[in-house]
Amino acid sequence: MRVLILGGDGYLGWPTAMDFAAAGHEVTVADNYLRRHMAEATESDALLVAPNLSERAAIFKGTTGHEIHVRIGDLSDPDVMFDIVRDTTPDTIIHYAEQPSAPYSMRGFREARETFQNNLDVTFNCIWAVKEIVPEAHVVKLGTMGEYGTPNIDIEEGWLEIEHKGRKDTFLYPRAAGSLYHTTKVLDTDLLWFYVRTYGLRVTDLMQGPVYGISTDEADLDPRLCPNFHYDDIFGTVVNRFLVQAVAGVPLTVYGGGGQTRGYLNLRDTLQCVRLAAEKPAESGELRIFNQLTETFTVSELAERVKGVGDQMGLGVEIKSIPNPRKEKEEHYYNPTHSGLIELGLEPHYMTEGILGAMLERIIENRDRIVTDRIMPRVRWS
Ligand code: USQ
Repeated sequence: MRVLILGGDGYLGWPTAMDFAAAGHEVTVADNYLRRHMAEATESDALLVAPNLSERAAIFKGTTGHEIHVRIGDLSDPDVMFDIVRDTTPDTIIHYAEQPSAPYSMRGFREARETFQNNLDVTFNCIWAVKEIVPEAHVVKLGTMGEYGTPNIDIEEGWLEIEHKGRKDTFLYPRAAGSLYHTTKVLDTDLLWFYVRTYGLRVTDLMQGPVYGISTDEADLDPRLCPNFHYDDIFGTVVNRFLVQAVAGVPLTVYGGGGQTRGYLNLRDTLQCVRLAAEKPAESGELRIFNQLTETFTVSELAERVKGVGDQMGLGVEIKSIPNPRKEKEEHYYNPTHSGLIELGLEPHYMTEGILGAMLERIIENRDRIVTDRIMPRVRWS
């Protein structure tokens, strides 16, 4: 397949690019380093040094012989998007090119607007480039489990059959996002659904939970091929943050009551899910939605797990609840269906002590780079 990865410099984009290239697909990555600039502007630099895309592609080629083509450009500009799609004529477009941080989107008007414009414009341009240039291409779009919020009923995979006054129909599952970032993903799904049902595009929307991990088959070949591993309050996801806090001797920052439940997955499983979706595409005129997670935990359970492994390694980990900077339920029902990707062939890597221990070892090797000022939350929802 010819695969175009939008947002190929990101935490997920770069490992995905290497995974597809290693599997023999022809890969182009496109990015404008937006997240790097935002991280720099908010003093949220990643723990591990990740060279720029051209350098990473050269290192990857030198190590494996596989080529990854690089295009640097702002995909929220329609001319850039159209040129790249025209030049690469992809069979599959993997769309990660969004500002991914909920706290960043809640920082103020400028950041909210930037998130809104970038995320919606890139999705819109992607849809139009496909419709005009490669209408048979399959779009694999990264959504988020946060689109659904935390409803008091089971969460289905994207769709819900509703019976009302004796009649039935199927609708997009109701959504109630908890940040402006998550809301842009809701709007993306609506846009995609409009263009799928009107123009017969083929789209898979992956509702993914928070990801953790550093290791993938290709990233492990050379330390310079590592993903951008953030532990700050803005770009770091909770498991990665807790592991760095454990190494830094900072009590694990459980926000509020700690009963917030989410569906987590290992970075390796993101790669599996995206490749499974790409290699078994949606039909023309289908918006296929999968819930992309492998197991659910409360924040307190995660903290206990990290403490358990950290203590075995002599780190003496403490846990401390701090006032919740977000507006979210701290005790709630949470039961998402997630069988679709398993049926496609996903073999999960669960959050074992071994996996957490290996991550802690890698972080310990880089402990001198931890800046503890980046750990406590700096953005409040209200
Ligand atoms: N949390 C803590 N302490 C921390 C950090 C987070 O208790 O130090 C809590 C949060 O309040 C939340 C949960 O942990 O209840 C998850 O937070 P997170 O920062 O790991 O995840 P979130 O902000 O929701 O966003 C991340 C990614 C985003 C993705 C989303 C999937 O940054 O791109 O879409 O996970 S989901 O959460 O399912 O919407």
